[in-house]
Amino acid sequence: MVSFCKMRGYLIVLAAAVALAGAADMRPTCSKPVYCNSKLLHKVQMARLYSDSKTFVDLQMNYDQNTTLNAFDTLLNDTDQEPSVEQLREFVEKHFSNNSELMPWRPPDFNTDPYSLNTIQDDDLREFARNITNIWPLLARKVKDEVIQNPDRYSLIPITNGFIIPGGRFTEIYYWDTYWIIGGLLISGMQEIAKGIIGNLIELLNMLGHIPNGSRWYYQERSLPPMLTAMVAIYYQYTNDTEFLRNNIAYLEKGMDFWFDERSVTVEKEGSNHTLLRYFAISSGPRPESYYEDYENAAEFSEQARTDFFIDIKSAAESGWDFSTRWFVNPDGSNTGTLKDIHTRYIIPVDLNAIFAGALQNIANFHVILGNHRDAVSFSQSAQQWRDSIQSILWNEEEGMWFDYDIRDQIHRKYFYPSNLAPLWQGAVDPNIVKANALRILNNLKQSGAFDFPGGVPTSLSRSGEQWDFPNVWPPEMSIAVNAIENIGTPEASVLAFETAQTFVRACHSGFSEYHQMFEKYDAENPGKFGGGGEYNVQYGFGWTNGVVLEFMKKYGEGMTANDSNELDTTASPSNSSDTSNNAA
Ligand SMILES: *[C@@H]1O[C@H](CO)[C@@H](O)[C@H](O)[C@H]1NC(C)=O
Ligand SMILES: *[C@@H]1O[C@H](CO)[C@@H](O)[C@H](O)[C@H]1NC(C)=O
Ligand SMILES: *[C@@H]1O[C@H](CO)[C@@H](O)[C@H](O)[C@H]1NC(C)=O
Ligand SMILES: *[C@@H]1O[C@H](CO)[C@@H](O)[C@H](O)[C@H]1NC(C)=O
Ligand SMILES: *[C@@H]1O[C@H](CO)[C@@H](O)[C@H](O)[C@H]1NC(C)=O
Ligand SMILES: *[C@@H]1O[C@H](CO)[C@@H](O)[C@H](O)[C@H]1NC(C)=O
Ligand SMILES: *[C@@H]1O[C@H](CO)[C@@H](O)[C@H](O)[C@H]1NC(C)=O
Ligand SMILES: *[C@@H]1O[C@H](CO)[C@@H](O)[C@H](O)[C@H]1NC(C)=O
Ligand SMILES: CC(=O)N[C@H]1CO[C@H](CO)[C@@H](O)[C@@H]1O
Repeated sequence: MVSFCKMRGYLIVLAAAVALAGAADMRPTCSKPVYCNSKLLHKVQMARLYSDSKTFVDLQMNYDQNTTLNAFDTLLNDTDQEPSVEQLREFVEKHFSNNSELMPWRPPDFNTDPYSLNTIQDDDLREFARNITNIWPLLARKVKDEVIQNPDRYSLIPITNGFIIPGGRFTEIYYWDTYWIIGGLLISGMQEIAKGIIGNLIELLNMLGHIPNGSRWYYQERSLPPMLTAMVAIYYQYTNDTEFLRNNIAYLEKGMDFWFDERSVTVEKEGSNHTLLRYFAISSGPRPESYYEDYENAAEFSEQARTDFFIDIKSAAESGWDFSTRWFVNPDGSNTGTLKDIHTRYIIPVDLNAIFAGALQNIANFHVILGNHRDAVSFSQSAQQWRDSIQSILWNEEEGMWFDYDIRDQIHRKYFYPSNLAPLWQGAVDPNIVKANALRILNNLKQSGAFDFPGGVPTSLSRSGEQWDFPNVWPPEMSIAVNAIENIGTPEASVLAFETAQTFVRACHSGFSEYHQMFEKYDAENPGKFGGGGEYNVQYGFGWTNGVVLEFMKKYGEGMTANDSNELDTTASPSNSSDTSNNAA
């Protein structure tokens, strides 16, 4: 069941799953038909009762699932299978409602003026940082008891502890967003809630065998970049909570198995096999929360092409980059085209593999702390192997950069994305390689032009109209870029890292002063203005933005200013306005 093709010295071993037989063999998007796989879902979504397709799948059922499905069957029978839009609307109003599933929640360790922000020297930025920490309670939620008691009626997957939502239409816990949210919470002195949130993710992992995109059933069959161990690592840094490591190490390992078992692909180069990961979320049908959009995009495809398209769309959503020319693969191997050219399965992404290598190393480090030496050695070796594979397959010696690798065309995709730097961010590169290439990498970045914009580093240089492309600046990619560049370790690199962080903080600060909002994404060309494009309007809040801006201000607070005319008085020490007894830091 394994097929091979040999070209240019690369032998690609494509698992049988690459060419799937057809939709009939596949599991549905989730185990709840009303929300994932039913005539009801199809008819309601195609009728466009709501402008955002996510609205319907977030409603709760007034009756149990069978009653709802039977009643819909009756409606279909009574209308010769063609209910009108009005009849559909009436049906939904009778059988569904819109009471919120979540309740506002006051995080127990919330602190209006965390002591750790006092290292920020610039008065404007220090106030900005305080204002951001004061947003946390507005984004804090807990699942209502009625959802926990009657889970069958909701698309929300109940989780036990309180958590922080990203904001806007994203009113669930989201997997990779949570990494930057937790970073911000820890800076804000909120260790208990950070711990609770990690506990929620582990609860989801136990329930489903992996952590879904978000805590909704319709996200069941796809995940997001595997940042769980990285969250535990920063939590540990702030707490030394060895007990937490001991209690959870087995789950962290289990979380790795999912990726290795279900997302790996083997590439042979120069006589040796390398196992790496890709995004590959297999299930049938359109994404329930974007049902109409996916269905329409695939309208003219053959049955097989449609099946493949739905998988590639979900796989791109699994990357967190929904959507981007990064996943477009044209017949000629280039990244031009439209969403219809999406072929996520052909691409071995740099960031996913760097994150996985980093996760293997994190687990090795946890085993060292716990005194499990044999496990520590075994995970260290796996981490080393993964780093070697990244270097063999994703590093481009000519260009001095890591690139996504296209296994169909057997080429590097030589486009600028901040994700190219992920091996540096995750410590997934041999220090000698970093040292030997420091200057080339830095020059490569400077020459790309991506670091010249006043609003931050754009996610790509293709102006496609997709939201993970130019001119949009996404906070997690800013964090990846800044930390990666800092990890190059030269004074020139430190300067670029600082300037990159400062540009973004200034842009967010000016946007906050003007709009009194933190956005999920920004515009590289217009500092502080929100980014556009994609499938939905810009959202406010916003969890990961708050986390990244706090991270940068904390990291560089001694030298960073809100604008060039703000001179820092470096002789004065920061004010001690906070009540330190409130702070663990
Ligand atoms: C709902 O219907 C399915 C299939 O028709 C049946 O197996 C299941 O027992 C029913 N559940 C309830 C709670 O009635
Ligand atoms: C709808 O019609 C089909 C075929 O006539 C029948 O088998 C089914 O029981 C009907 N469903 C309901 C809920 O009346
Ligand atoms: C849900 O309720 C809110 C406020 O109660 C309302 O504004 C909104 O339109 C409702 N949405 C749906 C889909 O009914
Ligand atoms: C954690 O332990 C290390 C090593 O013992 C120590 O240096 C550090 O200050 C501790 N951190 C916290 C937050 O307790
Ligand atoms: C690579 O893997 C394939 C498939 O498992 C195997 O046939 C081949 O011999 C391996 N090559 C090397 C060099 O191990
Ligand atoms: C930040 O908070 C302070 C104190 O609550 C307030 O005066 C100020 O207007 C806020 N800044 C912005 C930009 O909203
Ligand atoms: C710089 O910040 C100061 C203090 O907030 C403000 O008065 C000044 O207008 C700002 N200058 C620019 C160019 O934004
Ligand atoms: C700030 O607080 C620290 C710790 O309590 C103290 O040592 C220091 O003198 C204070 N600095 C000022 C300027 O009050
Ligand atoms: C397709 C989809 O809704 N995927 C979501 C997964 O989570 C990210 C947030 O990290 C959302 O942006 C995606 O929309």
